Amino acid sequence: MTTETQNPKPQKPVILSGMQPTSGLMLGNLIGALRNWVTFQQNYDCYFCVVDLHALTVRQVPAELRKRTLDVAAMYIAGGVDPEQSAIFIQSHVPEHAELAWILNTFTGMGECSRMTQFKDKSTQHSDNVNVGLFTYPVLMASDILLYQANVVPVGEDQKQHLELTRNIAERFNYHYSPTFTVPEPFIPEQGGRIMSLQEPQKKMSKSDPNTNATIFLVDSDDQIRAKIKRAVTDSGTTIQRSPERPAIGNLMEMFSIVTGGQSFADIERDFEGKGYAEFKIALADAVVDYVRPVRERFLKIRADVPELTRIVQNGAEKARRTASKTLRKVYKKVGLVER
Ligand code: ATP
Ligand code: LTN
Repeated sequence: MTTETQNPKPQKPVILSGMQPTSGLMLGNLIGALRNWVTFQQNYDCYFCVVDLHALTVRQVPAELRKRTLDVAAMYIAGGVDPEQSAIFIQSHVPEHAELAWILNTFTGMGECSRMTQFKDKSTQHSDNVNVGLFTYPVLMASDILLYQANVVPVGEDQKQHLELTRNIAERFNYHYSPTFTVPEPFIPEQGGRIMSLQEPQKKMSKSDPNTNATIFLVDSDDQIRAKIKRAVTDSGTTIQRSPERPAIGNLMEMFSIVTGGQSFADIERDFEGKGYAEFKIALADAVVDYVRPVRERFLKIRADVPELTRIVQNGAEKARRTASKTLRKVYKKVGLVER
């Protein structure tokens, strides 16, 4: 007996998450998701995927999509994901995602998909192109997650509903056949799970907001960040205090708390007592600049080395396929497809 079989490595629980290359990543993506991915790396078997197939549900310029897909992979690394530890890969490089999605489509109700708020929002935003892919988008997401038997999926709050649907699909399949999929739990941070737009604080910050003043991109220069924060809308009133009737200042204070490493709201209110929006915005801009600058600088370096980045995503896809193909084979067998 070899040492390996005597002492099999204990299996780590699995994490999977992804982001769409619909545009460059922004502060909400870093705060709501990416920074949490990094904290899981040590103790989980992690898969981080750039979901290019999802991005196709909205019309893309092909050359830009190709470029942005690598941008997002580079940003994962710049944000702290270690490619030696975690698999970083491109969704379309692992064909099992699309294959499992087809099977899961047959386990998902029309009503379930039509209740998804992201579908409702996106079909209003893109009313000229409400395609079937947009409708079954959450089923492809369920496939991303279930292929890896993920235990935990770290995402922003807007994805909670999609995770609930994923759980329902997994449970339905497991019940109909026999236990096949791990039923995943979302991980949504207590703070920063929903960073709001700088221009419309009732809307979440989004990387594809047509108003670029609403979003802080991780490649924005220090000056661009300062200008956007200076122009951020504020509520009536002048004090730096949180209250439900003042969502704009509440959002800026939440950003401040996170980028300063967890300063409490009570401390912020005390520090800015008697001071106005202008002073607070300058302090916030300084703190955001310090938070984003190292990420941007690492990104520029990583993105410049395309051969290395390509090697990373190829290795990532190889590792991902080993896991994904096992799950898919099991599923095909259970549903009654003839083995290839
Ligand atoms: P799009 O505008 O193209 O729909 P997006 O900005 O919403 O994109 P996604 O790629 O859909 O970004 O999301 C990537 C991750 O970032 C997800 O986990 C999502 O929940 C999280 N996220 C997105 N927006 C925010 C936000 N404003 N605050 C916190 N987390 C967010
Ligand atoms: N639907 C997500 C992106 C996404 C995802 C995933 C997130 C696609 N597949 C798997 C976590 C796990 C979004 O729109 N933010």
